[in-house]
Amino acid sequence: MVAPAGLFRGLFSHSLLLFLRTGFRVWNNADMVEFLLQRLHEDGWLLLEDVIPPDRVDSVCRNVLAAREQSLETEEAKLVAGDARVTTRGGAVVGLINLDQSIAPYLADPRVLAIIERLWGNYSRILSLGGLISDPGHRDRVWHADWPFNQTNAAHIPAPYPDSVQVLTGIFMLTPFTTETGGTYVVPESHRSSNNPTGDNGVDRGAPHPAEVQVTGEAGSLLLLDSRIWHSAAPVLSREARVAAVVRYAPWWINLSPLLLGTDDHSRIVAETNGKPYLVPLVKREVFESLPGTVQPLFRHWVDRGTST
Ligand SMILES: O=C(O)CCC(=O)C(=O)O
Repeated sequence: MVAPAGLFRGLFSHSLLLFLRTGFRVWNNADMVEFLLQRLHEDGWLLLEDVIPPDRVDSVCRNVLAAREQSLETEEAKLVAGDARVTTRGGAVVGLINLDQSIAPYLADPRVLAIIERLWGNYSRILSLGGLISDPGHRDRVWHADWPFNQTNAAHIPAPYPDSVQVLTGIFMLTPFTTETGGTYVVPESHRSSNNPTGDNGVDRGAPHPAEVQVTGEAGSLLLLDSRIWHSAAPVLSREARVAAVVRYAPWWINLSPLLLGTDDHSRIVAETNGKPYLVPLVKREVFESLPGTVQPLFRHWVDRGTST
């Protein structure tokens, strides 16, 4: 259904109308949020276009590439560098927000904020933000669900877990995602299962799945996943790297302390068990203070209140 009044307003102001473009149809804000929630509920994933404007996405991409080397110096990256259990370590830009803030405005995309507010109410937050660079020849294809549903992480919600949306994963496409460059594979509807292939559920983690879909999209799009959905990287067949940034959102009641070095939960659940870590660096105070006002509430819980300069 076309909503002419909404269409008219939207031509003049992005703040008045949030767009979902599907062919020529435009919904007003409330309809759109319901539609997006329905998709997430039924399919477990959705694609939001034009989250990063076309004239900005290249520079964000360059900044993520430039941050790669620096991120290897973080304490968290060094700790997982030799850990064969961590599959993304080579291409992951750990603690991206401390190294580059050019993606920051898009972390508070109005559509995403509306979704997390409808799901979890106030005070939702960013659980992690990292760059993800998949180099040519990258062939890892490992079905998994994300933290805290990934059963190989020391800190996880044990399967069988309840059927509720507790974390969202957002994959920003900073270069086009195609079948050549390695668009993410997902298994639609798998998010409703109480287990995933990391929990020995009988699915071969390295093999194609009969129900898989490869998500493709333009640079600047955001692939939003219920973090329970079974997904995997795809082979990069192109000559250029596929560049992404991965953000995860959670409600305030998810305990993030096992992700933080120095907490008792990290020591007890991860370090003392020699379990597979999933680590998130704190946000430097001066970086936090430089972030847009819409984004600061998403990072406030992660601000380094200690001796950070
Ligand atoms: O690289 C991809 O397409 C998937 C990334 C992924 O699996 C993840 O960040 O959890």
